[in-house]
Amino acid sequence: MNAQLTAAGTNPELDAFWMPFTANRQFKAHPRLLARAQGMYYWTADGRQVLDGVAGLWCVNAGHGRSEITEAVTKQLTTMEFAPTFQMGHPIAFELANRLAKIAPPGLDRIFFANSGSESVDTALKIAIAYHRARGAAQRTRLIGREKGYHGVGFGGMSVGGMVNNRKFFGSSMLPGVDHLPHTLDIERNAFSRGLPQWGAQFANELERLIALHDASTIAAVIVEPVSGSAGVVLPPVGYLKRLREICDKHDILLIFDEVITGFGRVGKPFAAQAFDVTPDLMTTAKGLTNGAIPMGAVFSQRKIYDAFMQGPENSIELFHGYTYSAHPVACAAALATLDIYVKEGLLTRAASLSAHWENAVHSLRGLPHVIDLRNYGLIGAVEMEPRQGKPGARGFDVFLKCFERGVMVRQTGDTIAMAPPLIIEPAQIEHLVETLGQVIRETA
Ligand code: PXG
Repeated sequence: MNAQLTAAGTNPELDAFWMPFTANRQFKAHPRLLARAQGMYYWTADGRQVLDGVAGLWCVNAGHGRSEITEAVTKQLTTMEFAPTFQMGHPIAFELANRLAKIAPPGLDRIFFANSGSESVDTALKIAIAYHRARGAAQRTRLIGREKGYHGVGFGGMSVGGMVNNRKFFGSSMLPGVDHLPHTLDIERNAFSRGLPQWGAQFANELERLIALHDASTIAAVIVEPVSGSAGVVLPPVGYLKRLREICDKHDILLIFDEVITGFGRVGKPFAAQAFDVTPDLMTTAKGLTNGAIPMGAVFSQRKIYDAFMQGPENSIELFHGYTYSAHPVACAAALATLDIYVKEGLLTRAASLSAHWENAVHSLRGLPHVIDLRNYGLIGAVEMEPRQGKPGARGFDVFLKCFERGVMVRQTGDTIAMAPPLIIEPAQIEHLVETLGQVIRETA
């Protein structure tokens, strides 16, 4: 790739790719091209080494360049590159579902495959609505999301999501019958909490208010991220998720955990449901499922939900939903090899043993200029900075760019910097990541 700029400051070679969630003009004027990756590092097209502080995009949990995954994918491509899963099957799809069921939270042992987090979310929302219908409660179609929530970019995920920019450009093209819980970020009371904030379990009681408003008989499901990532790392206050679970149980409403970023070891257990000891009815995953190597998503369902569909004539389709690439053989092969690595290297729980070190490192940034909050849980960290007057997000973007120049890749959302490194990170690399970020914050006005 010739990243030369023309005199006009543009590069025609970069024009055709309309980049997702990207400031296209800024990027194309100042490209940041990654060319190679191994272990904890990327290398840029011009040969600079960059520490990966965000596991690609919260997905490369076992680190880059895992030859076991490459081999499994290559073998599958040469054996059978594709097989349909509509009225047909192939063995490793079943093997993968069984393997996933074994590490799942209690009872979540029926698995539906998709190709991304967004597809997993839309699948889970559709299953929730169809489940109630299958039980004779067809009026339960309402979905409850949460402010600041991110559930991908499908129409379902967008509608239950609560990040304003992801919604406002798309007018009224949202699902009808959606409401939102308040988010749980309360910097005034909880700033600089180590781990989960103590204050705020009562935010869950707002669900009772929404139920009183809409009536439980109209509500199919509540969907939340146990820990929100995209919104800049918002943590559940102690007791909050348990309270949501109790209220959902009381009113026969399904609880969906979107574990697209928290799944596969990010919070020190295979899934956040286990870390918080709260079991949802449906759980959406993607990202870490294949270590980011091949797109794949998986929805974990309680057996009772699956069983509710298994009625009617035996040769009739029970759920009119699926993707051509559901349980794609190459993705299944990548996922199986990934699970092998996770188990062999203890990566599904490694974040728990590193989290005290991680917490201290993240909180060492306390007192730096403009830092108004620090948040951490498992191997997730966030630094929230005060916005510049009238220029929200500008400081965050500058810090992100400077970190990258200094050889550290982090994620920026507004004026929050998020970190979620591969779970293979070593303590010295944690130091390097956080110290570099600290230096950059000090130097950024
Ligand atoms: N749910 C959650 C909780 C997510 O974090 C999705 C669904 C959608 O997944 P797909 O595979 O359709 O992108 C996500 C994705 C960030 C960032 O801001 C986070 C995501 C994607 C891109 C950037 O760091 N999460």
